[in-house]
Amino acid sequence: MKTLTKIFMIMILGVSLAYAGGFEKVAQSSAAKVVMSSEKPLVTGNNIIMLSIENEKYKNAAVSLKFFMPAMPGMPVMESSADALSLGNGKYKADVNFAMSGTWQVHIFITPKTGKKVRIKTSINI
Ligand SMILES: [Cu+2]
Repeated sequence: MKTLTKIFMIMILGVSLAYAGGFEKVAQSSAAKVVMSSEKPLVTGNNIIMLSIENEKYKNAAVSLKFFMPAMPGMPVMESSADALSLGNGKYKADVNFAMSGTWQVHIFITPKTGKKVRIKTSINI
């Protein structure tokens, strides 16, 4: 019984460690809630970010991302963007490249088939 409990504890720990290894961030506005996630921690360079949008209205929309960093001493404004691929049912996938570590401001643009385009702001630390 004791061994079984130990094995169980190790399994739970393993699951929580695996989860902690990735990235997850919720971005929200009055219009929509977007859960951003990545299996791996975000790094400088290439990343795959998955987006999940719950609102029925935005389940098959055009989604794009804009990342920017304000000017820093000796460094100009940095900006990049990515179009997300719709996987259906509110799931989207984006290939994103971060030029450097630090805090990136993020704008998520959602353009539904009908209706207004919405923008959700958040930030990401790398
Ligand atoms: Cu910078």
